[in-house]
Amino acid sequence: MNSNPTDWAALREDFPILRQKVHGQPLVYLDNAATSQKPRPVLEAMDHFYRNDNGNVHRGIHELSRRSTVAFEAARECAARFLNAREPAEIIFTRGTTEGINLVAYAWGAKNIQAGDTILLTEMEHHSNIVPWQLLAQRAGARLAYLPITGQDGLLDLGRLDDLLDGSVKLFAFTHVSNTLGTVNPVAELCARARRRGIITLVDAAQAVGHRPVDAQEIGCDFLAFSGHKVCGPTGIGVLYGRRELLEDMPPFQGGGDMISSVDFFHSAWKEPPHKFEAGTPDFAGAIGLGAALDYLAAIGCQNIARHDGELAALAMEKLSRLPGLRLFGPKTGRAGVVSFLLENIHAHDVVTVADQHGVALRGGHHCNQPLMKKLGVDSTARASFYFYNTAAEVERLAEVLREIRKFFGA
Ligand code: C6P
Repeated sequence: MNSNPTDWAALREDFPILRQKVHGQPLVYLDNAATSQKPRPVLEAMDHFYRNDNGNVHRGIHELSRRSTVAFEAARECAARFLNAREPAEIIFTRGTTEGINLVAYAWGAKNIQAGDTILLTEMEHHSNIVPWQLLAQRAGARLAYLPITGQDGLLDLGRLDDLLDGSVKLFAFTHVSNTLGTVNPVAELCARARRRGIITLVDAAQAVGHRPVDAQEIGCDFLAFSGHKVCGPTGIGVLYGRRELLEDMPPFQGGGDMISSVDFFHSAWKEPPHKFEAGTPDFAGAIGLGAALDYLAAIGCQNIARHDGELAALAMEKLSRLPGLRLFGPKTGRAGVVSFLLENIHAHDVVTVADQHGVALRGGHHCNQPLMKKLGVDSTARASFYFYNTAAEVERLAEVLREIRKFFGA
């Protein structure tokens, strides 16, 4: 890491993958909401681990197992610091946001959701924060309700919240940042309003962690989930934060090795959290890579990243709004580094396919937000999503390529 934590050009040099041409054009990677790229310190941490220290965790007495266990638990401490959890025991390693939410829906839901209860979501949720609750509602005979969004600005309709948080609601689960609209939700306020009524909260922080400061205690949530691969870490690893009292009270999610304190032929007893929720060999190499990623981001400062992402998003909004026939989605200001749009009479998939021919990586489709798409009256959008290694020049390039795409389709 260079000495100036926000020397963005120097930071970009940490990402070897960005120095390539795609279809003969310099790569402009604007699909960071789908997955982020990995800086050299993360690649090196994982390479070093596999070359020198790899042994299974919590099991062996030999030196490599000891080193792996120490590094794995240090990664947990690192994640706890990053989210300002009260203690590392509140950090459960998962495969990602999706598994974290499923864990809560299954384990917390099994004990706490009964027939007639309501699970409140919002209309801007990713499928990962809808489908697990649908499955739980089906198992338990509970119902789902949705906090609406306001018109085309894509903000939550907060005026409706108190009415919806009625006596039947047991859990309110919502995204911190929308992966389609770029909306940044007032998560601390949402948690406070739920908490006043004794309602448990879960924050889907997949698009927030590593992009803005996320302090679990300040937010006041009960659960919070994110994915390693979106925060410069490896794939296959993520974190579920849960308040210790809740984790202690929950049954296990999966059964197997490492999550038990004793097993006999007919009954078993569980370890304390977090190990109760980490059955089988965990992705310890992934966790170590994630720890390196979180250290890397902490050195830059998530407040600085939020400012940088926000500036690129504002520039993109300004440049794109000048293009005739281009429709932008989501809030006009104060948004995260996610910009969804449609070009009149050109399908999002066509926009993304032709952009790729120019070396610009976008995403097109429903972004796992089908109910939101329905609400917006479209079946898909094209989306540019930024991270701290993106530049203003890349935003200019995006606008230029979109102009060429309009010409190409004769729009
Ligand atoms: N959104 C996108 O391109 P996983 O797949 O478990 O790492 O993350 C799921 C997830 C949950 N919540 C939100 C708000 C998300 O944006 C995502 C992942 C990616 O928008 C892939 S669909």
